[in-house]
Amino acid sequence: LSVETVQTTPYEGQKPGTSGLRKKVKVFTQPNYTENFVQCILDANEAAALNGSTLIVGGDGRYYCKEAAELIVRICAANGVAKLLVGQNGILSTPAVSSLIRHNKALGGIVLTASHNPGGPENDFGIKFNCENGGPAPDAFTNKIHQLSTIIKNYKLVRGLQIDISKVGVSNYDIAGKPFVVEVIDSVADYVQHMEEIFNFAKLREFVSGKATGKPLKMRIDSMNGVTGAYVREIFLNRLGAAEACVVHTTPQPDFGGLHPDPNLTYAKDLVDTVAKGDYDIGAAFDGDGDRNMIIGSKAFFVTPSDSLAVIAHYLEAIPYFQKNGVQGFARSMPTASAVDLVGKRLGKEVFEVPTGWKYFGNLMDAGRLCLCGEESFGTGSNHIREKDGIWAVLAWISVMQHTGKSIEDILKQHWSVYGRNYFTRYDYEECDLEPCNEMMATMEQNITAADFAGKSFTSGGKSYKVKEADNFSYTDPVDKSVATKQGLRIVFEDGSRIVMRLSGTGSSGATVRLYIDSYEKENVLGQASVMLKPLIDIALEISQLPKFTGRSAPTVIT
Ligand code: VG1
Ligand code: CO
Repeated sequence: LSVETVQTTPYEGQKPGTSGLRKKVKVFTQPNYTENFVQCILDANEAAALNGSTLIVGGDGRYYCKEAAELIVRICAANGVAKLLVGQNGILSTPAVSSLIRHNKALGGIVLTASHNPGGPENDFGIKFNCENGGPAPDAFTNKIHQLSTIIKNYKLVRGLQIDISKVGVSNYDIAGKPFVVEVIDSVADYVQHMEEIFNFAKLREFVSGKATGKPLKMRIDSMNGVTGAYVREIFLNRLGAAEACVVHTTPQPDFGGLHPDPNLTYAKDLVDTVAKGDYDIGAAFDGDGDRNMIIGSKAFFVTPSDSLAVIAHYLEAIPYFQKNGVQGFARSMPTASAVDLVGKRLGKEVFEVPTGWKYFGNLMDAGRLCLCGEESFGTGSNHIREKDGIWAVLAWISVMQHTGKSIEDILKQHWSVYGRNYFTRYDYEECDLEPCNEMMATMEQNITAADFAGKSFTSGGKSYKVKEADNFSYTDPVDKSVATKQGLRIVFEDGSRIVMRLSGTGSSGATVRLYIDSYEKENVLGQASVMLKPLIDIALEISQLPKFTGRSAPTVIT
């Protein structure tokens, strides 16, 4: 087979956001659009490293995944890559890709997903590159991809290469005299084995199946028609002996069956309603690509992701992996409530605060300083891979339940009684007009960074908050000293309460405003978050003038 060089011209806007490039399917399927971007991903690697390399390819099964995977095979073949491991039918969860990169010492992986964004011909597609540590490419790398995309003149392709990714097996090719191998792999095998090494499956099986006690764990695990279906069936049904009725929406669908595959209280409403009405010990849901998780307890008792992280940190002894590998530091993204900081302090561990996005955790893990981290956006994970990991989080929670013998609600209440409680809420205003949002952020930044802002007091609902400091968050990576600026506006009050506001970097059109509110109470831990945080929310809306700029009187999603 021979290599063809195809002339092309640059597309504007091929700039990866918080987690890869996400656009409407219609944008990706324009002539040469996907080809350009994939070529730039490959060119952003050192030529010497790319030559003879192994790459992993797979995605969440959304519309256009299969076509994109086949296209990537043809482009990789033309660019000196020696071997591709491709998930069967193009299916691999994001955590599974991360695991495969590490286990196969691959140069990286191309992940086909727009994560929690809806799928289907009218919705979103996405492409993300993960580097050899298994983590999302850092800013310097994605900037290079973008820069290359603005000057690209041609891409390389082996047009005649025939590939059937629906069957597991190895295909060997001769590309202009050089060998090229495509191995279509079982989508779940490597990941399932990895989980078996991390958790005590024998113990969990007794607990989940109820073999010993005669009382099976009452679970409802909702894959939301995303990629986790196959993984969930193998792990929870086959390995842990749960009953078929414990898992739902486990067939990955190109449009996620019309669901918005985002595990939060709004989009996973079916799970929340079912668990609220029924008799369950635990409910869980994942996003399209399987890196997010939502955990709820009996009667839909909601565990905020910030608390989830703190509880797992407190009970690391329940997970064999940490006993074996030791416990290093913890970390969270800046908007995430600081519950885990308190656990870190108590255990004498380093705690890091990084910008939004999993790519910022990787260096700390590689340097051996970080073993557990999370984000308020339903992301939890450890240094077993370099992505957040939804199924891992559920297995962690079940391990904690087994270890303590307590319900989720009791675990949380006990945690708060020891550490106090970080009340947290996030308001999302989705698909606003971009221009007024940019203006709002600029105006707010100007206001809160003015010399006289610190020291000001704001009062609402009978509560007063005095500003301690305010800034646009910037972060210097402790390992490679790289700097990320403008990561979100934050106002910190004297009592530690915070207002954070930033624009999303994962949308495919318009702007999504995220407003995060966080307030700590030492004693008063059993209140309702929406009530406790109302005064601060009002103050945030007043300072930002959000209703005026966006024309919105209410958020689209409340977490
Ligand atoms: C959002 C979340 C962020 C997360 C990112 C990717 O980013 O806030 O915490 O890391 O999505 O998650 P943004 O820029 O829209 O706020 V995933 O599961 O969509 O890859
Ligand atoms: Co995701």
